[in-house]
Formats: sequence, C-alpha cells, structure tokens
Amino acid sequence: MHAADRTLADQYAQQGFAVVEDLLSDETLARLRQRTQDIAEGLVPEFPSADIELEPGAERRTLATVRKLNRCAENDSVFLELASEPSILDVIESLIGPDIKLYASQCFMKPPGGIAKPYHQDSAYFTIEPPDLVTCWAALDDVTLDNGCMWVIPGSHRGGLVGHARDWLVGDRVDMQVPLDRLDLGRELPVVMPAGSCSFHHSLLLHRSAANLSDRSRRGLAVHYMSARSRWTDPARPQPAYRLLRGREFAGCV
Ligand SMILES: O=C(O)CCC(=O)C(=O)O
Repeated sequence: MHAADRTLADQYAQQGFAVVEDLLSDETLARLRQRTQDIAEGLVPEFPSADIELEPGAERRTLATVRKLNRCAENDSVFLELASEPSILDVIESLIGPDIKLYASQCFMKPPGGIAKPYHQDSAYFTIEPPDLVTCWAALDDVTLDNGCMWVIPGSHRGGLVGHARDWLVGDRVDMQVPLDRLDLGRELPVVMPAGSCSFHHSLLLHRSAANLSDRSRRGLAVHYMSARSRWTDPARPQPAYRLLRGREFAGCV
C-alpha cells in the first residue's frame, strides 16, 4: 500500500470517512453531469422511469424536480464506467481489500429546494455480513454548507448498528431514520468539497444530508462497494447477482 493510501486508510479506520479531492477528471465530470441532466429531462428513454424518484409534490421530470436516480451503474454504461474507474477502485481496495463487487449505486440530485435526508447508516439497508461496505460519493457539483452537503458523526461506525425508526416520509413513501436522542449531534461535521472530489464512507457511519437552500444543484453519485468475501444474510429476499469489479469470487459468498 502506498503511503498516501495508508494515511487515507488510517483516517477511514478512525473516522469512518475520508475525502480525496479532485479524483475525477474534468472530462469525466462533464460526462456525468450531462448524463444526469439528460436522464432527468427524459432524453435517455432506456433508463427505467421506475428508477427515477421525484422530489415530494413534483409532477414532471426535470433537472429541478428529480430527487434521485436509482441503480445508476446497473442501468447505464456511463455510470458503470465511473463505478469501474481504476483510481476509485484503488482507494476501495485500500479500504476493503482486493476483491470488490458493486453492491448498489444511486445519484442524489438534490436540486435547489431539494429535501434533507435524515441521519441513517447504510448498513440498515444493506444485508451482508461482514458489513465490509464502503460508499464512494462523487461530487458532481461543488458541495457547500448551503446546498445540502452531507454531515457525519466521525467515529460512529465503530459503535455498531443503531436502531432505525420507520417514521420518515419521503412524499408518500415511508423511509428510515435514526431517532435524534440516539445521536451525539455536538460531534457532527459537514463534508464540503469541490466538484470532482470523492468522499468515502463506511456503511456503519451515521450520516445525513441537509436541504438545498441555494439556487444551485448538489448532485452526488453514490457507488456502494462490497467485499466479494461477504455473505448475503436476508432469508426473506433472493440473493441478487452482484457484479465483480476487481479481484475474484469466493464460493458461498454473495
Ligand atoms: O447525498 C445525499 O443526499 C445522501 C447520501 C447518502 O445518504 C449516502 O450516500 O449514503
């Protein structure tokens, strides 16, 4: 492991997250921005509409109304290319080892006025053991305090999974959040960074994102990577076929 990777891996182990500035080239950034805009404006008919979520109350799909694109890399080769980018996989390898699968991907579009996402841990949604799962959150726009940056509680990934309540409404959909009395809010930190940077967070890290109070979009492409050594643990749902991105498969694992 290079010295820079070790510093990043140490920070990730201690804090549960780490930021790498300017990881994406200008060309990659421009391609991803254009793709999110084209999908939001209905110019990519092959991107399934079932995987396009609107902000609560919105009726038409535009860049100003789309809240989230789901299954980005699973549906679209432009996002899959980003998910397979060697410079990102090198960071992931330094955090969870050389055998890496794509667990999920989603683009949080956070348009001006976009709603907040309350505190949660990704592991509350992700049913694999061990939870060797890391998210690369690629900033497609400058991320600032006023346009809805993520906030994290450093070190909270070391406290295990916290109980989530199912009482948060996204429009008419119920979603999960960690109750406020379970959080040490005095320790939370904002993750602000320029476009083209990536933050990497552990799936047990407590994090949220604020509402977008600015007149600028705050798009973040989140690619969730898992170790190919992890096992699927949800008996109620069939095990999905996860794509191997680097390294090798293991018998009996996901
Ligand atoms: O970008 C956001 O608004 C939320 C991101 C998030 O919760 C995640 O990447 O796990």
